[in-house]
Amino acid sequence: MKLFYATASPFARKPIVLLHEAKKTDEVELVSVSGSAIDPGTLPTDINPLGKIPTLVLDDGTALFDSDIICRFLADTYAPWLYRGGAATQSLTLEPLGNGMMEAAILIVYEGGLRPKDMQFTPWIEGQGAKITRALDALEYQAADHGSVLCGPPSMGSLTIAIALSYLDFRLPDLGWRKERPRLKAWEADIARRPSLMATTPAD
Ligand SMILES: N[C@@H](CCC(=O)N[C@@H](CS)C(=O)NCC(=O)O)C(=O)O
Repeated sequence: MKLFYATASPFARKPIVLLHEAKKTDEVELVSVSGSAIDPGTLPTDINPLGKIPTLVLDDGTALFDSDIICRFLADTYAPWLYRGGAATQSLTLEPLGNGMMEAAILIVYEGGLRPKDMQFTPWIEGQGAKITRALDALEYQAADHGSVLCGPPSMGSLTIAIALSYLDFRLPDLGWRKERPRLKAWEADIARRPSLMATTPAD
């Protein structure tokens, strides 16, 4: 199998973290690509019409995307415990919340980095920022509850939240998300020590 990825992509980091958790990194060949909607560059447009990463190509040539589908597929074979508890508790809550934070952060980054300055729309950027703030506040609440899914055994949901928080540090450090969120800060400091996350820190 081949996984198209970039070290800066939080969505692509998800299946790579999963493979580390499962100790199955040897099962997938990583193919580093780069590009954007404006200039697809080496993004895999020939196998994924959306040209997005991650894209996983199976040995029979089948292309899988997006990150949720890839993670589900890999977890079924290598790491079923990462979706323990069923969809309602894990996938339908934390994983989409983390995905949504990453998506909002990426839209802010694209707006600042790809769109010409005179075409940037501040209220829209602020709206994306508000989504992130609300998600962080909801997570601070969960981090205070030791019975919450967030504080339970590591899952694809909690790993996705960790990846999203790491992406905020990487791309939006001025946000200072730890300020006034002591519980989430402590939760993140703990999960960030997992070898799967330490081996996959984002980089340009
Ligand atoms: N919903 C998708 C989002 C993937 C995504 O947005 N990937 C970005 C990189 S982080 C990308 O490929 N951007 C290139 C583009 O949009 O053309 C997933 O979960 O895989």
